[in-house]
Amino acid sequence: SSPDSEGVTPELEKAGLLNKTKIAEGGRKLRKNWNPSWVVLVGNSLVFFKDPKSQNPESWKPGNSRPESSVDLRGAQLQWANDLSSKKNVFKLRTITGNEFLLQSETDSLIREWYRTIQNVIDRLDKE
Ligand code: I3S
Repeated sequence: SSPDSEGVTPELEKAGLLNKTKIAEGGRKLRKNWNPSWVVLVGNSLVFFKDPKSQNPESWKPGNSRPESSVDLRGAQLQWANDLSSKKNVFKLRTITGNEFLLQSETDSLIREWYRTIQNVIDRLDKE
């Protein structure tokens, strides 16, 4: 069984600052609105926190601060999407419910690391 079902706090895989915009909700296209977001990968979820500058590291910990939104990575799809933006280093995350997000960083190594880590979680969930 998963750690979650045993009441253990899910493992924090990664956290950091990325630029984020939601581009679709339930398959319906949305107007882009890029904003910096504190992104936390914990358990099977990608959790977004708003306005990272107003927060301190303590408040970023899961449970200490209310997330703006949260994405279930089960069945999600990830792809590089430099064709969807004039920005560099953009990838698209599509949830099973048809919500689509673009995530971006100016730092090549950082965005590649995020892509790899999220894809690993998706792959792990696919095998369950
Ligand atoms: O894909 P788009 O529509 O060209 O995306 C740009 C616009 O959303 C723009 O907003 P307004 O159309 O409301 O002015 C944003 O400011 C840009 O950042 C969007 O493009 P990029 O290439 O940055 O993803």
